[in-house]
Amino acid sequence: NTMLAWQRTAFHFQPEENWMNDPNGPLYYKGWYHFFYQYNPNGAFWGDIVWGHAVSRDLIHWIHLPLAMVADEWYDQNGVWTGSATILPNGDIIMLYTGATDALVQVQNLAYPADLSDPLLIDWIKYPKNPVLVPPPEIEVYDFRDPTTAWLTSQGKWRISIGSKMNKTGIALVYDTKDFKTFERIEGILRAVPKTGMWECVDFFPVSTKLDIGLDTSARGDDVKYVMKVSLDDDRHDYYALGTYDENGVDFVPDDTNKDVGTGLRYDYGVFYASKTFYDQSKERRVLWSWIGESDSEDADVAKGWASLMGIPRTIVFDKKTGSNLLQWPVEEVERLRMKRCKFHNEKVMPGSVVLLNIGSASQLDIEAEFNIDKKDIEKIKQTNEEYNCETSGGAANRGALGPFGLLVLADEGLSEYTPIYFYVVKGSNGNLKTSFCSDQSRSSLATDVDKSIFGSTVPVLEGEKLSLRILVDHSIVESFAQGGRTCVTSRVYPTTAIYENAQLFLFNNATEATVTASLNVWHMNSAFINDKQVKLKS
Ligand code: DQQ
Repeated sequence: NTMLAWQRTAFHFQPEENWMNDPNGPLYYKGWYHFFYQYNPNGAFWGDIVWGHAVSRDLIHWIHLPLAMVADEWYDQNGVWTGSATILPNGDIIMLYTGATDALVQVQNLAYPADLSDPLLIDWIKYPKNPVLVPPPEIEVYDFRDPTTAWLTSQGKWRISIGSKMNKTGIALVYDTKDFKTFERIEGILRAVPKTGMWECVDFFPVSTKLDIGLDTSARGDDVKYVMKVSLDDDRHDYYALGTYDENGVDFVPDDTNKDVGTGLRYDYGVFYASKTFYDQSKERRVLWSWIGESDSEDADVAKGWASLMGIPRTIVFDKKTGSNLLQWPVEEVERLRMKRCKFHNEKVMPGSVVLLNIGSASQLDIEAEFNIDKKDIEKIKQTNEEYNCETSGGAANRGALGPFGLLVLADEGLSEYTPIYFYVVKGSNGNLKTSFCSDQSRSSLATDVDKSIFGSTVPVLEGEKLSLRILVDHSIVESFAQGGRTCVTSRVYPTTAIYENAQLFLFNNATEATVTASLNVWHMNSAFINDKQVKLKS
């Protein structure tokens, strides 16, 4: 459908057509990044799930390969579902995935590359004695899925976790294995949190508290914290907690029990689900992949012939400055797509004003911006409202003393469509400032069949720091990062007129009392090579 063709992205990973969801088994092997994903070959809706496969040298340009695994066995007849890769010290590659059996029971299966000398890992073999794990008796047979990457225990065994639930309590089961063929159920549970429901796509990995590098999933040591992430089936968001992990007690203990697994921090406060990290041994970094769904109607998806895409992979490190959150940042390779840069220095944005940034077409951008509120403006205000909540705020049109201000992306000249990405500062009775970072979809499209909610969250801003943001704009996706990636918000937007050359970029300031100064670098972004039509690797 050419009418909707503009919604295709230029540098985000997508299959040529049809439906995709979760990232699966990402890994780096012999110079290639491998990316597998949940894929429906038969339509732009969820169903008939198999594993798509693509490879890249740099996580940005992709070559689509033949399907890695299809639903051809009784133990995955109803779907080759989500799984994770483990690279063993001897170079073997282990893929564990969930199969929905002919009877819709969720079981775990083992697969491995047919030929390790093929850097593209085109052919996969399913272990003949699959399944290797069936649901234990105390859970429902359809609540047992998404095995993690394995990590080494001090006894030299491999340990994995699998998400489940008991009544309304989300749980992560734990198994040990030596060969990935036979598994031993470990008593105890990695974590259990009441009222969080089914835990999908558990991810569990260490982060360094000293160095800005990523760690192998099996790394240990004094300067290490653990991250546990779950995808909550009930509310469709990815939550993480930072904490400690006791191998003998098996359990993960969050640093702050008020921010437990599934109740505290989110990777992203917008559209973002079923994410998964992997350790990139070539660059010593941990990289996060996530499924970014659509927020238009299913009819629109079917009309355009595709649904969903992947967020730009993000490096993940522990935030040493706050000590209480992760930092997520687009992988550095995306900067290779930057073309012409437009620079704006100390632009004054008066209360109640909108300023066009004359950069030409603004449908493919990488934006870095810093905002400063005049000190005197903050001082002259005794106190604003104590609380601000992006979701219930009424959005960028609602004016407060010290916010909102920020950028209007994917806006048309007459401002009939625009998506504000903004900060909102409140000053408490104690004089302390609290900052929120939000994305407002309410005026993003003249179409009526799209989600127009407002999302975001608070973002820690430390003494002496300027407010800073980064935004990647790519036709129908906007990925926004505040304060170096402490708080992230991804949105899908569907303008009807603010497209291609008609898309523009504006600064805005809807605060009533604050004059804001903004400095920006804005790059036009090239398109990435993500195409299977031109490269034929296998008939
Ligand atoms: N998607 C897969 C499941 C997983 C869910 C099925 C999360 O394995 O739990 O497509 O989006």
